[in-house]
Amino acid sequence: MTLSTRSSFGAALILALAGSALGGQTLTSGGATYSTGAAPTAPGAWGPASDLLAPSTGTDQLYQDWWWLRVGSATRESALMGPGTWTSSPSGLAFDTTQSGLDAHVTWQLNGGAGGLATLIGQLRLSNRGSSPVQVSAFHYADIDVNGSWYDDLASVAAPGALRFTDAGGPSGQQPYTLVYSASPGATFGVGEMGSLITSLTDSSSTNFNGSLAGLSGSPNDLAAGWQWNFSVPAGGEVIIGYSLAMIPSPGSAGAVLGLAGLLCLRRRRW
Ligand SMILES: [Ca+2]
Ligand SMILES: [Ca+2]
Repeated sequence: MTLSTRSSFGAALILALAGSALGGQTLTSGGATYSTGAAPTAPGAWGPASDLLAPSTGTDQLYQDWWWLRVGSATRESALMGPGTWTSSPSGLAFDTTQSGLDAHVTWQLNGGAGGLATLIGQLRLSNRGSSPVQVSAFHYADIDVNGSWYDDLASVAAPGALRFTDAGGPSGQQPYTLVYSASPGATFGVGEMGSLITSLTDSSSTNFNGSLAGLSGSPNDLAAGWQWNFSVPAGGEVIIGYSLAMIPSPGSAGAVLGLAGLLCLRRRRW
């Protein structure tokens, strides 16, 4: 990502990053790279800048991605905040923090495969150590920039729980990658011009994604997307949700990736 390419929102982003510029974390697998900065430290902050580099081209497919929560009777979403604790291991990255009385455990895994395919899998586990259930709306947001160009992307529904992002020229044109952004069961998507969508999560009002592409003109644009899950975390229990961001080097391999959503689960249990 390049800050200077986002003139209209660059100032806001620089301010948002000022509190989270330290502590970059990087994953590599099969020639692909994912990196993210430190967690934001204010409810209305943007998430950290993040990058997702494709294996065969090295192009950056992602401008930022992060988690937001609306817990209990809150009337706005809050970024999942740090500083928290970061852990890096051969299996991936983990970030732990506590927010609104819930323990949050965030993980990232990157799986680079043959033929230039690579998939980032992210999960959020929320644990409730209190004595009453807690109602949560959780949001994962991703500002996808297909093939490193932010101005020319198109979105479509690939399958239930899966959004497809292509360049305006199409995946068989000069820009090779298609991205598929999938969610674990029960999620509703939001897609919009990136400035509008990030504002909906960082402003002081409550947002619910509508699961519709109707607001898009169909014209290439700088798009972002997100998934929203609404659930209750039982007292003494936990819920796990997740997403995947698959970089697909050719349209023909998209089918293999759509099944990844099935690996992600919504889980409730008591310990
Ligand atoms: Ca693009
Ligand atoms: Ca974008």
